[in-house]
Order: sequence, then structure tokens, then C-alpha cells
Amino acid sequence: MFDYAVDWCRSRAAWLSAQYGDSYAFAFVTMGDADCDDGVSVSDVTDTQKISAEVISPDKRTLFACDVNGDGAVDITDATCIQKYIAELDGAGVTGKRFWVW
Ligand SMILES: [Ca+2]
Ligand SMILES: [Ca+2]
Repeated sequence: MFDYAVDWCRSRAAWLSAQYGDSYAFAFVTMGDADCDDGVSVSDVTDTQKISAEVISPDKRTLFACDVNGDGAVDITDATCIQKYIAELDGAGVTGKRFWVW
């Protein structure tokens, strides 16, 4: 069932991209992966802190990936959740989970 859903999403995304351009491109996002290297590490904590402090301006994909507690904002709480994930502690939100995003 999962493979069917993935195939359907891929074919639908390809059709949407062909019809409407790259704005409908999609990808897997690893939650907490602020630097988009497909892993979660201390550099993601640093980037999340920078986003929280408005030192860097992330794209939509990065904003989504950094909101690991799902409250709709990226703040120091998300950076703490990512730190907990790295330390293998409870309370890491959805850090490390992977989602399809548009
Ligand atoms: Ca990363
Ligand atoms: Ca958040």
C-alpha cells in the first residue's frame, strides 16, 4: 500500500510540475534537517537557532523541517527538540521523521 501511495504521489507531482512548473516539485524532508544534508546533527541545531533569531531566512521547506514540535513556528523549543533527538532523549517531537512535502 505504501509503494502504491508513493508511486501515485510521484506521478501526480510529475503531472503537476509539467502543468504548473517547479512550484509543484516535491521531496522527502527529514524533520530537523535544517541544512538539507539528509541527516540530523548539531549543525541543524545551530541553523534552527539562527532561524529562530532571524539571522538567516529559510525557504518554506526548511521552515517546515525545523518546526519539529508542529506548533507552526520555528523557535528555541524546536532547537531543543533537535538536541534531544541527537542525545536520544524523549521529547524530540517529530525530529528524524520523514515526510513528503510540496
Ligand atoms: Ca542536517
Ligand atoms: Ca515549532
